[in-house]
Amino acid sequence: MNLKTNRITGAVLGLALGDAFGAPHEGGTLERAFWSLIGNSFGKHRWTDDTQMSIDVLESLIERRSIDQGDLARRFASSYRWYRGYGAGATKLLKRIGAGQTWQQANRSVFPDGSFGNGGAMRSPVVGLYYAEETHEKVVGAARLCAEITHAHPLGIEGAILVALTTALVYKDLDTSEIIRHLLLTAETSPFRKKLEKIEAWLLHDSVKSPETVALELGNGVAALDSCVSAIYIVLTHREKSFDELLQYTIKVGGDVDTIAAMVGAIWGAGRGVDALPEQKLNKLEQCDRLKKLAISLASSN
Ligand code: 8NA
Ligand code: MG
Ligand code: MG
Ligand code: MG
Repeated sequence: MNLKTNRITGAVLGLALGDAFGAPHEGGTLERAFWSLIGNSFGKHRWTDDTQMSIDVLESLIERRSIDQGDLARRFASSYRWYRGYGAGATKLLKRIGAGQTWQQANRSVFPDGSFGNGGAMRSPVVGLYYAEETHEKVVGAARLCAEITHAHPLGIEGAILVALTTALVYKDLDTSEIIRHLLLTAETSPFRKKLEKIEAWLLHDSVKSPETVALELGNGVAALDSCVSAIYIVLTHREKSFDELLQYTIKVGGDVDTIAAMVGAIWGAGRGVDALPEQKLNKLEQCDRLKKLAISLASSN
């Protein structure tokens, strides 16, 4: 496996592992009890909406070779299954597209300004990987197109852009200080800029902030603004650590664990490659072979 395929496969499997191994730690007692009932797929760890939407993006890019919004909207809607745990707004929107509304009508009919959830960001590592060897403008433009189908709110789009760009920059092995510099140049709104400035200041110090501080000051919620910069900080402070240490820290940050761990796992995997992922967890991952094949196809399709 060449370096490119290794890293793309590392990112795709890292995303699914973060999602599937983060999901059981999400929510309160009731949500965990529910997931313990449905979170098993023939003895493997089931992944959620995060991985399903990433598969939709992978399959669309492999077939269309660019972001085709109509094709993506159709795939997102037809892949919807209740047991993957989609957000409440996303559920309504995807059902409306499935019933024949255009994605432009559907995404404004749920929230007039569009969704600011992290559902655009959780699938955007795939976009970052596909365009990693092109300009930043290309990564940003493609991430925007991919996100706005379901997440038309400026904050939903911005989270997706920053996560896609971080994935591309980690894939290319840029230094952490360079990555932050590029993210600050790309940030479009002041709430995101403020959080990026905070992690820039934190990263100047050797010590890593506690997971509790990350949750409190950067956020751990389902909004893009409350989870994307947290995910970026987690990866940038754990680039040389093991996947298991990365996941343990993310679980301690808490909140929307599957999605934060999906973004974290994808970005980390883009830098470390598939060989750094834990074999025992891969053996317990639902549809691991299918995900691996999709990653290999993506790597040879651009
Ligand atoms: P989404 O688009 O439904 O957004 C998530 C939620 O954010 C919505 O249900 C709303 O409550 C709120 N929201 C978003 N935009 C607006 C707005 N403009 N005005 C008011 N409220 C708004 O879902 P998504 O595709 O962004 O996915 C987000 C998360 O939901 C992901 O973590 C995904 O895994 C899923 N999910 C989360 C949990 C959890 O954290 N407990 C559980 C199951 C599923
Ligand atoms: Mg999920
Ligand atoms: Mg989630
Ligand atoms: Mg390696």
